[in-house]
Amino acid sequence: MTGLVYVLNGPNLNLLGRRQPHIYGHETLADVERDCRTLAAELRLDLRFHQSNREYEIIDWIHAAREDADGIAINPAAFTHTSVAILDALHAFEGPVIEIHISNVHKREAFRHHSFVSSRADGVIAGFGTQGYLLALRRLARLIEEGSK
Ligand code: CA2
Repeated sequence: MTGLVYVLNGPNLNLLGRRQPHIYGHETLADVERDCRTLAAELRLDLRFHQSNREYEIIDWIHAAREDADGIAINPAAFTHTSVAILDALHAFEGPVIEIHISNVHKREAFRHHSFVSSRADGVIAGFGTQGYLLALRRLARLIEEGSK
């Protein structure tokens, strides 16, 4: 394997595919995890895939990532727009971070336009639907490979 990536998902993303398909599509989070695992095998990445509705759990996973992960892909969901604590945790992680949003947050309400996480992220993906997760993995694989040279 060429690296270990944590894919972290914030509040309400457990409802993906079950409500608001016009915004978030029809894929469930289990579908997203399956597709991520298929691509990760191709990219020779190991994955830890998590979702929580609790801010502290996401922070704890970022702390765990400090110990063994080479990169983080994170959709902080609503915590994107509120959480200095998640931003601070990400600052304590040394590897590459990609922020993902399924919807184009800039086309939506003004309160979704600001992200605390973006000031730490190495890249931001928004509006590509759940395909954004796969794009994030491809970018992380490249950044991890470049970082190891
Ligand atoms: O577009 C995204 O991925 C978001 O991170 C999703 C968050 C939202 O608060 C952000 O502004 C943008 C919401 C996730 C909630 O997901 C649901 C999925 C289906 C049904 C209800 C909520």
